Amino acid sequence: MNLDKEAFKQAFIEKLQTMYGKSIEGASSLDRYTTLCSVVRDYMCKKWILTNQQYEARSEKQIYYFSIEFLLGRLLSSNLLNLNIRERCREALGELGINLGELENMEPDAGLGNGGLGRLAACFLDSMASRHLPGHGCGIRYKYGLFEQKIIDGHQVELPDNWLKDGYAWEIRKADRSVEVRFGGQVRTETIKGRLTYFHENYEPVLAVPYDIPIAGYQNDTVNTLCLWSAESINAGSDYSSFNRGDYLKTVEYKSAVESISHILYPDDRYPGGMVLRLKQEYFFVSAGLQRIIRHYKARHGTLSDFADKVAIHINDTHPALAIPEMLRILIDEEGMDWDEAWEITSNTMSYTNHTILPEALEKWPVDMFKALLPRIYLLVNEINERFCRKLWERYPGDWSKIASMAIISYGYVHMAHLAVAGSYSVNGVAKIHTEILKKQVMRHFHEFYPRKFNNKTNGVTHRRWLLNANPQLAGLITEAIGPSWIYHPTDLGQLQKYAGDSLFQEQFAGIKKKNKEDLGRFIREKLGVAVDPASIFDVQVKRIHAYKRQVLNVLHIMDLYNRLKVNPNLDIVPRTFIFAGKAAPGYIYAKQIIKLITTLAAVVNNDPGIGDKLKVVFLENYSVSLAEMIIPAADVSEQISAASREASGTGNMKFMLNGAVTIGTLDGANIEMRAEMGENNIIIFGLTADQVLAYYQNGGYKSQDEYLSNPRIRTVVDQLACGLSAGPEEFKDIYDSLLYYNDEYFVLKDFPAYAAAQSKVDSLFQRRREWLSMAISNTAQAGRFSSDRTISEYAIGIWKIKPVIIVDWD
Ligand code: DL6
Repeated sequence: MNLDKEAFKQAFIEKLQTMYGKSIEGASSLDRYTTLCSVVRDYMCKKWILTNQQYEARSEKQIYYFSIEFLLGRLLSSNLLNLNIRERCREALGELGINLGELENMEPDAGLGNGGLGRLAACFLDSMASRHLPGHGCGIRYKYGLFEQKIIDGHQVELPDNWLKDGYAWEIRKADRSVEVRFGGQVRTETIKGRLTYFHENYEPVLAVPYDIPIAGYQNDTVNTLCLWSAESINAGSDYSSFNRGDYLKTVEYKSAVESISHILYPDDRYPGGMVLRLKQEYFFVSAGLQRIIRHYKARHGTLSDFADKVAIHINDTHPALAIPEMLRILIDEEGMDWDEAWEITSNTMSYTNHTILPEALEKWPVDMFKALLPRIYLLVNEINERFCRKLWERYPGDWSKIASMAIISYGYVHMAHLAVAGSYSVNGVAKIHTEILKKQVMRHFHEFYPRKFNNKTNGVTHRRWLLNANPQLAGLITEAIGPSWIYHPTDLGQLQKYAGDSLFQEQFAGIKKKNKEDLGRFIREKLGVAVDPASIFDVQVKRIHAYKRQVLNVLHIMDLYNRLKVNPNLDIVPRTFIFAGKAAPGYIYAKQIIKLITTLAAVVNNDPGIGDKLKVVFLENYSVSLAEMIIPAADVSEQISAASREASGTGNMKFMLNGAVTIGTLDGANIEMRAEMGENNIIIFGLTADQVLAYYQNGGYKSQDEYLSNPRIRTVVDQLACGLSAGPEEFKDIYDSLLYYNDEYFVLKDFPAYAAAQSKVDSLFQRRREWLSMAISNTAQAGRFSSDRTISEYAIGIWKIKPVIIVDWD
């Protein structure tokens, strides 16, 4: 389809007429937005069909990335960019009297994720398509995304995120590809022709309906697929007998119980093990996804014997780990394979990424619950476990405690990480240090048993969304300086290094940062009524609110700065604007107290006339992908201050680096590799190392009260916390207790002096303007390695063994 400006205008006008029966003048903004998406989707569809046809024709191996979260954000602008029709669209709409930017801002964020894990999955989709890789996503079409956060009276209040209320322009419902997923019931066995055969009976059937979303690669004609599954009751209310009996309420109850499977995204990694709905979600989408893939494969190839050579399935954290027993079920129960063949195919198809070492986030399910919900899957997991334990016994005869610590089923629980490791051919961590901690500590027995399975794949972010799209002026300046090759080969950003000390380039770079800061400043003023000075340092910590991420360390330092300014109003500091954003899980009281602490401190500081413009503190509500796209390009300083060893990788750190913010951070996650790329003079590192933290966890020896007693600055801020600032004495009790009575699990007080010193260093470096700009430019220049294009190529070559397929569009 040729989409030049005139053709676009024509298509837009016709679509508006056929979809809404309206003219441009009579159409609402929503009508116009939906019409635009629909025109763009039509344009993608031809390439989408072509891509699928060419994948089939060439019979190359394909990868399916199974993830319970895909944090997509908005798609309109990135689709326009990737399809290379943005300028044409802008001009055409302009001639019709419509502003493209306004329509782009109407798109709701698809917030189908909590944070890092889901956003990584979205970056991977973009990179797979942009690298010509035949790679697709499989997940859940949650009716409600992550809750909408409102700040009321300084507290977080959660509202449902009804992101589908006006429909979703990018999806296509494929009802004819629906499959049935079965829960509950019993398993009956019978020996048929000498073979033990399993029959799952009296189960509750649920219809899984796929909604496909096209994922366009960057200007390359590839359009891959993200398939999100929605739960529906079978036969529009299924239990027709109750309906016929006039039991209308029962029918409605049944229908809504079934549909609840895909209603909500759990807003936390740390849900209690008894959440049966979560387990249902996990099985629901892996069963549906696998049935679709296997059914399609069999229809094309007639046999499944080469399946693992043609299909790779990736398990993004343990949530999709039931793909392992589900695939065995399909191969054994439906395809009649014996165990050995089914196991061979399954374990050569599955690969697994671990994203966290926090013990509370390692999934386990009570056996009784698991068995009742998934009786046949339980039998299969049991069999996997018995065979696995037998192998362990051969290797470690008599070592019961080791075997129990590695078993898939033990102490009344099914351990999902153990299942994922045993059933996959590859296990990877997401940054070098994280993989080392997995190998040496958290999964050391598994690493000893399967040394060759373990490998590292350091995370990355798509530089197209996070620089080209989010910071178009900086992208333009870079292209002017070094040409456009960096868009395809992000390590070419390294050519910018020679401009780091160039005063003309520095001023252009600084001018763009200033403009981005002014834009963000206007937004802050509109949202919060707080005037911030774009000449101040924009110091940003935006991410989920969590104890290990240590927003509290940042806050205590601001309190200390404020105290010092009160004592000495002439203290020589560069004015600072501290910007926070992030959601706390609704049940995570401690994290919610942190939000209240930030907003309380903001009220005190921002309204103190003695402080004036020297300090400002803001908390922007409802952090999302699109808000991040506005904040990150405006940041001078990026706060990456987790307790070392706790942040598996981080990806926000990479987005800030790409946009020329200087990191103040600990030697944790990918910060370590960022430092190696940019050199230690371009990042400000402080605090305990991971080895020191892990040694304290193992051997003890840390007493937070000693830090409190020996350091008057710490004592003052902790005492102020106890008084609750202006919010009342009990308000921050959990935070206070965590620091002093529960011995400060994340070493906030221990790291405080080093952090305060590092912050002073930020201050003096910022005043040495040319040095600072050189650091900032070096950050951008060395960020290429952290593109998800690099990460995804490493997965493709090192794990999935898939090759690029160049899509040819002859038109
Ligand atoms: O790998 C993506 C992302 C990492 O960058 C973060 O460091 C890590 O905290 C995050 N993990 C999760 C928790 N997942 N679970 N379970 O989001 O993954």
